[in-house]
Amino acid sequence: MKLVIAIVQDKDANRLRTEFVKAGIGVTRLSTTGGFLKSGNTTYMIGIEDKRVQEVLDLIHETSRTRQQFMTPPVNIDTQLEATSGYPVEVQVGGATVFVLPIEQFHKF
Ligand code: 2BA
Repeated sequence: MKLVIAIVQDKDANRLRTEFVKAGIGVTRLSTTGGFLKSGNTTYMIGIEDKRVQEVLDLIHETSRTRQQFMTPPVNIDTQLEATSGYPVEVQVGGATVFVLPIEQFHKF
């Protein structure tokens, strides 16, 4: 058994949830925040039998889009105490960031 942790963009999260429900795959959905953009994203935790891991990865891959997003770098204050605000820079986000971990034990009490 494996634990799949998938960080997806909020815009893709509902469609992905629908696909998991249709496939009968149990998931836990967490509201999370990206450390870089500091904007909301969604993390799914999916406990799944080894033979269905590829199916889960395919659903995530088919549902998650790559998007361009702008972020403004933090304001710099130099030695003359003059503040300079950075120009917005464009970053590419997603489709999805996925980790697959082994599960040592799985219990439902
Ligand atoms: P954020 O940390 O908000 O990052 C959003 C996007 O900003 C990233 O997209 C990446 O394109 C860019 N980015 C992140 N850190 C950067 C840096 N130090 N310099 C320049 N650009 C940077 P993704 O790579 O698709 O990541 C989307 C979200 O997935 C991330 O949101 C974060 O919540 C999560 N994530 C990505 N890599 C991770 C990792 N190694 N461990 C845990 N979470 C991760």
